Amino acid sequence: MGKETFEGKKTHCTIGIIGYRGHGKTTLTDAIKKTLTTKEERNISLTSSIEYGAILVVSAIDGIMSQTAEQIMIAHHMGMQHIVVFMNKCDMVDDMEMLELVEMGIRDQLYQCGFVGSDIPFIYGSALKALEDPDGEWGDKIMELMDAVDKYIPDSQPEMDQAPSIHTKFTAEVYMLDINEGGRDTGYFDGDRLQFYFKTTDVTGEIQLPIEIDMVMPGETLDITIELIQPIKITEEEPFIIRDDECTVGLGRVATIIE
Ligand SMILES: Nc1nc2c(ncn2[C@@H]2O[C@H](COP(=O)(O)OP(=O)(O)O)[C@@H](O)[C@H]2O)c(=O)[nH]1
Ligand SMILES: [Mg+2]
Repeated sequence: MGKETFEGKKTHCTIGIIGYRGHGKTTLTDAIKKTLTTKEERNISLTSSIEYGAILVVSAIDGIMSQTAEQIMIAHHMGMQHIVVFMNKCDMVDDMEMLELVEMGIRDQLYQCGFVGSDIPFIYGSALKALEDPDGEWGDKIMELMDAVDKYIPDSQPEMDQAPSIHTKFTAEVYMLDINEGGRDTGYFDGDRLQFYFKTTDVTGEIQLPIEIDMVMPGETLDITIELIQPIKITEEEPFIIRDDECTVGLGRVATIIE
């Protein structure tokens, strides 16, 4: 991604579009592409990477879902710092007060998940209507969204100042999500195999608990040792998420690389 040379307009946008199923991610992706090519003759590539920032899509008729809250928490844990909110399906809602209530609910959730800025941009729009008529007023909302992305999401983040090591064994601080956060309702034992997702890759590994601990329960934080089944690039302090059976069950941060 190059530096900005077009009056702050990004040509390549390494942002993700996140949000609950059915809230309009696919429609919004299409609407952004169509509106930008129609109005500005600018091509844009959107990725699913959430390293730099994301557009959070929330349907204004449904509001925030528990899975949305989990996605926000995970994105924040993985180091994402900037989020712009697109309240979608506003063509279905006439009541401005209701929209403001939905916005308050989302702001509250973002705050709880660690996005503490009060300046997080909110755009009230309709991806579907913008896709139907990019030159109309809903198309203008897409332009507003992209202006907010240009202004609010920086082009790149500082480089990691550490060289990655190639290893299979490390210690880490982990927090196992409780059931309300989407975690398991059962404990974890020494020797359990789980999936470890780093920014660039995922790999299976085995957890080793401290000798005096029999079991870790959901909702607990603990220092453990993890042995991966194959070597990957990793740096100390790198965040990762732990998955089991397609569900995110824990958040971790690398402490010391052992091997
Ligand atoms: N009324 C209305 N419907 C929308 C809007 N955006 C998306 N939809 C509809 O919502 C449904 C889910 O949209 P989709 O983009 O597939 O959601 P995704 O699962 O988040 O990718 C589809 O039927 C869309 O046509 C909108 O702005 N207004
Ligand atoms: Mg989709």
